[in-house]
Amino acid sequence: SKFDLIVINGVIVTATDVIPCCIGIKDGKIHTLAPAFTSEEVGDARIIDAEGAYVMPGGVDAHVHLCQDLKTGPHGLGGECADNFETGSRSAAAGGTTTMITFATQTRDESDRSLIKVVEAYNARAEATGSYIDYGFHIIIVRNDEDVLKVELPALVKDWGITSCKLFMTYESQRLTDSQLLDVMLASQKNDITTMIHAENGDMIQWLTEKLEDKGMVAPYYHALSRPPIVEMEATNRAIALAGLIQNPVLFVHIGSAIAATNVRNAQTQGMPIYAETCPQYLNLTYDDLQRFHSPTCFENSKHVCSPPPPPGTSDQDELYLGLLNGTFTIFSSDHCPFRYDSPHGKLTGVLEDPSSMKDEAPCEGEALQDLVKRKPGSFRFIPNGIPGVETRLPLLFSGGLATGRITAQKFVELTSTNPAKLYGLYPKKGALMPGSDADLVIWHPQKTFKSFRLINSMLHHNVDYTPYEGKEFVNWPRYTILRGKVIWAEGELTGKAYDGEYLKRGPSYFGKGASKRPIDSRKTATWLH
Ligand code: DUC
Ligand code: ZN
Ligand code: ZN
Ligand code: ZN
Repeated sequence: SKFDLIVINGVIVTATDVIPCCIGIKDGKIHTLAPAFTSEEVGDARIIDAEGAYVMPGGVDAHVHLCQDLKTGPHGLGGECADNFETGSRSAAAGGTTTMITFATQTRDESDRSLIKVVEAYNARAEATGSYIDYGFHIIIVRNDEDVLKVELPALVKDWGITSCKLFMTYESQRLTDSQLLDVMLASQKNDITTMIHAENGDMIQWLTEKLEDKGMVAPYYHALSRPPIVEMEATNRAIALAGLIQNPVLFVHIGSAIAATNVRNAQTQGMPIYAETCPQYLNLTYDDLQRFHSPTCFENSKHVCSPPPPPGTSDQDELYLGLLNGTFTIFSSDHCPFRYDSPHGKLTGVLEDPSSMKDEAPCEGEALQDLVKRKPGSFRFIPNGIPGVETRLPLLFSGGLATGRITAQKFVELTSTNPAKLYGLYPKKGALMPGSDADLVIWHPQKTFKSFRLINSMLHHNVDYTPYEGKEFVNWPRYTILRGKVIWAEGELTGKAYDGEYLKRGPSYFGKGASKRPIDSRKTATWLH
């Protein structure tokens, strides 16, 4: 028959339109969009009745950590990802996401000099379990070896379709100095690779951490005080200047404060190619969540420790929502960083008996959990930074942003699907409902009939033993998730398989194409470099 699958009675939403429309899918691609199909066109195609609900391009989550072990981070803090490609992608599918870009992480070990080898190792991890959804990699670069960058960046682009890298301005084991940042930015730029930056001032954080520890202020809450918004303000400002010097486009990952968003916005107003991402934790958590469990010093508060930390209060959240609406933020990603709480290499590893015995090393292999829980609340600096959220990303933005009218439906799709696909070279295969695009869809419940509910962690499909959003009310949830024409999540059940997902070779960023040819102010830039 003409179609394999049709979706009827839906209101399709794209980055530009909201319109009642039927979708005909053939061979895994969007084939036809039409007000209605004739019975001849329907033939024996499978029919999904969307019953008036929103039908959107499948979520593209451009910031997901999977399979990072003690050595490879995230950020050498002794954390170990609880999700692999199977469990992480399964959770993503259940939350309406059909594409994820994960991190392949270089370390300072000599054995990790080769970026290609790093990517091969992560790819082997993905292939070992398979993925429910399509996936690609960003490469994290923690050294500026000229020879490696020269030879391997072109190979990463050509052979792997890896067209983005992440660089750190904090964490002793990952951070680059300003001149190293410039080295890697310039090398990336030559290869049309998008530079992602973790912008926090590492020296400020270290200095504040020592001061807090001197005063015995070591409970999880103080993690936030070791990273006040000015830490992010300084680093974004500096990175914008570095990027401006060589006219390099930059995407700031996980912006968590209004003051940093303002830096981004000012740069954009000047016509600079500066982009930014924010994440659910910055819209849904505040400092208060770091002292919400039991007593302010209870270690369970480590469940909400992430870097950058949640903002101080709800006024920052309002500013960040405004940034989503007014274009300051280009993408909305989960920063899914799946550490377990009750696990030797999870959040509890920060509990130390004697603060004076603190050492900058990961807990030893095989350290028994009982030994850890007996210890008293210890320094926040040993808590792995990051929280899970690949499954709750879209539903949280639906409940907090779309249903409340803080953002529009088109903006929702732009931020969660279309722009990440464009930014990372996947558009219009992903992020669009155009004929020829992959038939990746998320279909919501009809708003009228959906009964809102309070989330508990056992409803989720990740391999993490908690959710930072326990007890939170959700007013909708993905009813169907469709990957290249295959229904992988339907009515609360996973119907896909771990090997449904395919590796995505990506192209250059779509945002570079046809970028403005604004005359460059040579007083601010090193134009002679190019
Ligand atoms: N950076 C991330 O991207 N995720 C978790 C914490 C961090 O520092
Ligand atoms: Zn980061
Ligand atoms: Zn407690
Ligand atoms: Zn991250």
